[in-house]
Amino acid sequence: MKDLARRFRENPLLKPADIRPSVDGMEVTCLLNPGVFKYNGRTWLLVRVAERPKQVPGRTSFPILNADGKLEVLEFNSDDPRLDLTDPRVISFDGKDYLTTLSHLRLLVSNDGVDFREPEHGVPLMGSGELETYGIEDCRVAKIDGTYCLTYTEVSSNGVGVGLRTTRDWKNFAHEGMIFPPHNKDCALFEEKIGGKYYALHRPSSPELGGNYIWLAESPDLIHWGRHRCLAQSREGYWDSARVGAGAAPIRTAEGWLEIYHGATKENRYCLGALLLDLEEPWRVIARSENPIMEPLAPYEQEGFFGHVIFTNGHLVDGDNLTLYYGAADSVICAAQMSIAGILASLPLTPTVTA
Ligand code: MAN
Repeated sequence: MKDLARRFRENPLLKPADIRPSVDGMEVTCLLNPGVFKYNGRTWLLVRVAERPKQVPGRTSFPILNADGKLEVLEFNSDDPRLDLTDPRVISFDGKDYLTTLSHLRLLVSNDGVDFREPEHGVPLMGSGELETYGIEDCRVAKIDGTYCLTYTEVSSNGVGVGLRTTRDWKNFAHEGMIFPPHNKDCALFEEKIGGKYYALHRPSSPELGGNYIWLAESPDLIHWGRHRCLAQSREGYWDSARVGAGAAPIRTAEGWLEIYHGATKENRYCLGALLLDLEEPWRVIARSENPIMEPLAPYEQEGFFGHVIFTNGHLVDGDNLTLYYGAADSVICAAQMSIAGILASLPLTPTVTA
């Protein structure tokens, strides 16, 4: 076991108390899993802000949006036998699942990559329409030909899928709709075409037969996706035995596309590892981490809303230096640096278990 991360000594960089709620009466419960990008020379985070109404003893309440984007609060007696509160992230009532919090995306900006503030006149990105009534989450930002492409999780009673919005100026957004239908999430776009095609990593779930695996798809236009192939399954007995999912855009290196991904056990311990994919034929897995390259070791990664979680979907590359921004314990935003050469050197020379 070797954790390769140099954590920022300023961690956590952001916590719920640093962010004002989107509307009065709500409280920010957690900050999670930011997308990251450079724009006008500064570093920006697109943070997932999870909110719920202030909780009253004996009652359990949570927000949803209606299809017109209006906020509604559902409220129950906490001792109602039809209520299942065993997972802090999900509420089950009479067999129907909801989320305990409603997430939207908030822009934050920094001159030094450490001290992040909300920009003046910053407008939050909210869920909209009938596929986002339980919110939007975990946005990846890929810059393709000068356009920022936002791939994020859309959650509603229809299921969990991947949405795409695009922008060039962070003021005007085109809503391209759902590009991967339920159940799917963790979609990372490659930032350049390969052989004339766009490529995406994505994570469909097939729990009855199969599992939570990383897949690859190709597209002529970023909207229509096909030629799906399974790249990486979860591995029994490993740190990524229950689920795996892509992080941010794959990084081009001389040895192949380097993808930082998350893996979890069935106890929900989330670590990071790496996949190396062939540059020309990205469906060919060259190598995969045997052990995590980063695992929840710091106190702020072990304790929180949902402890023992490191989850990244945003990074910056500067030569050999990779700066990962990540959600820790589903509560706070942190950052760490790694050497790309160091990650590559940690990978086994021969391919390991792949699909
Ligand atoms: C899922 C997603 C993430 C979250 C992890 C850990 O993979 O909902 O947003 O961080 O679980 O709870």
